[in-house]
Amino acid sequence: MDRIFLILSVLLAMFIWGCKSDPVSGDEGNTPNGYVKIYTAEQNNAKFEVWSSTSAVSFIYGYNEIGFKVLLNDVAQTSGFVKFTPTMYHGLGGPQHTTPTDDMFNYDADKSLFTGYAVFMMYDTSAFWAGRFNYNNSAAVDSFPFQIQYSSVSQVLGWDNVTTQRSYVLTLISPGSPRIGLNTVDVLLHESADLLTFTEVESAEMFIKPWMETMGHGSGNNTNPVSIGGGKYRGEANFTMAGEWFLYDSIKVNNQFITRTPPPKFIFDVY
Ligand SMILES: [Cu+2]
Repeated sequence: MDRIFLILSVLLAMFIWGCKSDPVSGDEGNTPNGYVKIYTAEQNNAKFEVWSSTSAVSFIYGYNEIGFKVLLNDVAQTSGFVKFTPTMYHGLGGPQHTTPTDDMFNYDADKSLFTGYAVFMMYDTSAFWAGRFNYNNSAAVDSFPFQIQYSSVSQVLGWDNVTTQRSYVLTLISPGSPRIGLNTVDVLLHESADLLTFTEVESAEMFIKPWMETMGHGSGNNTNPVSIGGGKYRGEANFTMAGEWFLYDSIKVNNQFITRTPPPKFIFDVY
């Protein structure tokens, strides 16, 4: 990676985007398929448009449904795959790491996009991000600088496990706005040995426990999340009254708990 180019790009990006504070919204300028173009990255004959169905403005902290349009010499590509590698830099010369994304974004003809997800697992205004876009291992745009916006509904939990020598990232997909009663719980689990490659964990067992800390009670009729493929797990949580609920998630992989005691928890404001 050309370091000078990166530094200049980042400074330029901070200058251009530094004072924007548009609210996160998915309702402005929607295309019929629900995606909005948020970035265009171009280099030589390759152009990658980034579309999002999560935010109309930018990438956000947490889970993002995104799609790419790829143009080579201005011709839209409709087969093959896109790989997307966002890297987070904690200051120039400081630590850097990637973040969980779909391994491969495949073409969805209904949406006219190469679709998938990216999880921006950290929000830190003093750090910066740059992305690499790769089409079919034959065309790429590197060092594309961007900023993410904070989202108060996003939740990403991370922890290390000394036994497996892995870091784990548990991302909340839904609910964003939980209601009293049964809520579908969708989460995404990744592991990483080096914070440079994140892998979806397919074979985990999950055990959830809703807990209303202020009143010291849980709830019944919950369904533990089970794998639905692609590192995603779906279950059901029963929040029986309004107020703040914890949702603990104990996770086993290969019959061993990879979570600590107490297990990681999401926090919901139920109304
Ligand atoms: Cu970071």
